Amino acid sequence: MQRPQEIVLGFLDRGLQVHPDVVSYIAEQDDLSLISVIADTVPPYATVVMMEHIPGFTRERDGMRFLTEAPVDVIYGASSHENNGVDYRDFIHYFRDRYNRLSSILRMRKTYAGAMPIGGIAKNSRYYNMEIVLIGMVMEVRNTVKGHRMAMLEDPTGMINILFNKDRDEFAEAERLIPDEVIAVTGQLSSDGNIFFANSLARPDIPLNNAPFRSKTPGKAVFISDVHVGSDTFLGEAWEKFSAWLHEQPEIGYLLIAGDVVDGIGIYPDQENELTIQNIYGQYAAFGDMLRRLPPHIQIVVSPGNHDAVRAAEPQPALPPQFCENLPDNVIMVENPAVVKLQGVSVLMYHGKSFDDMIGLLPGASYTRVDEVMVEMLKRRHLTCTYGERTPIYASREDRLVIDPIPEIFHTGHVHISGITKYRGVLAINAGTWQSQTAFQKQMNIMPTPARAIIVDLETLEPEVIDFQE
Ligand code: D5M
Ligand code: FE
Ligand code: ZN
Repeated sequence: MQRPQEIVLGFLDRGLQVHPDVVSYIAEQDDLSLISVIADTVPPYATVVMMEHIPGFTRERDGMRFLTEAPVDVIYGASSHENNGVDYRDFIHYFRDRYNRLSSILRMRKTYAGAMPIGGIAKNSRYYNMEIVLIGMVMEVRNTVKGHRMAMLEDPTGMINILFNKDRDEFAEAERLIPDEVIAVTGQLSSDGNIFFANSLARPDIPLNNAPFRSKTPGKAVFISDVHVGSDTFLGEAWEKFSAWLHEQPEIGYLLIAGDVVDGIGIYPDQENELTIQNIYGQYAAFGDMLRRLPPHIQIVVSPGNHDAVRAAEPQPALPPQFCENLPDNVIMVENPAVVKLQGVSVLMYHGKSFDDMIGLLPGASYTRVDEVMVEMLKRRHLTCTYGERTPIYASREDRLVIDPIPEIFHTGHVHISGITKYRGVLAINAGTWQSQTAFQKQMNIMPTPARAIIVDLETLEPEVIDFQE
């Protein structure tokens, strides 16, 4: 932290007084170079530097990123059991942490190590015609009348329009830009300083030389999700086959379940008409009975999903004890997302609610090819990239939805359709569900692939799919 006096003196040296909010902002950023960036942009008639003089501190979009503007005061309904009184400052900290984490991943590459603050270059004639690197968060992205791609990029010092020329190779990747992802661009400032012409575009991504760890000892793990116990479409017979099969597989030491373990109560309108167990405790008790019938040597890891009895905002807490009373001792409850290690092999478990957002935002993405969407998450190094769509984010000082460190296995669920791929050494798997097609999915034309388990050999990281409905 910089001392407030240094900051005040820094402005006085430039003939300016400074508002205490601005002093705290710079102290918090821990970056004295902001003094000159801000002082350069203060209008000549101003004698006191106010928050609104900080480049990038005026804003229009839905949620807060780095920008401070008085929010709607929520008097009732904003609290969760973990924290009463989340306010807009938490979102600023949240997005600043996201920016810091993802930009440091980009800065580790030589090309992007010298990224400049956007507020320092925008409208500054010193930088015309120079090749410049910027790292920022995408505020919004659109097509221009001429068919080019234009993205508004923001960092903690300011924002600028980036133009991706449709005739250049990188335009293909610019098509896939989505709000709130952090990218690096190289390029030049236009002569009026209003637009930045991109020459290249990079995402944090998984390094090309990523070498996954493999277990030194034999062992296998089973990956499933979306059991939906309590629903009238839960496939009990297929589950019993799975359960019996597990008893014949002594080498399987782990079972990981990535959320939606029960169907829940009041998740969608008229859900009660499709439930065989109408009570949430009853649903978890039945789930507990099922787990008790599995081989007791198997360690079971359960993370929640959007049908489970925890808050929807991500990260979702682990299921609280009152729902776990009937679970056997070999079950570990974790948050969503969570990272667990199996014989040294790390697994990132994430239910996958944000697939609904990603599939809507990414051209060509589909529920039937969820593995491709998992790769898009890995490239962005983020699980819940876009804020303000259908996946709520819990604002806190840390962004725990960043994918860091890189796991060996990335395990998701939610879409009820299986998909497996490998991307730069990371094994991405989605097993599907234990629920047949629901009335809602019929309306949405979603064809599930139920009753499949994915087995991974921890020594080779090779997956195998077993179908229990046949
Ligand atoms: O999600 C089960 C499946 O239904 C999954 O493919 C996502 C899809 N789904 C769920 N909610 C929606 C909405 N609101 N729109 C479109 N598609 C949706 P589950 O979490 O098990 O209900
Ligand atoms: Fe589900
Ligand atoms: Zn779900």
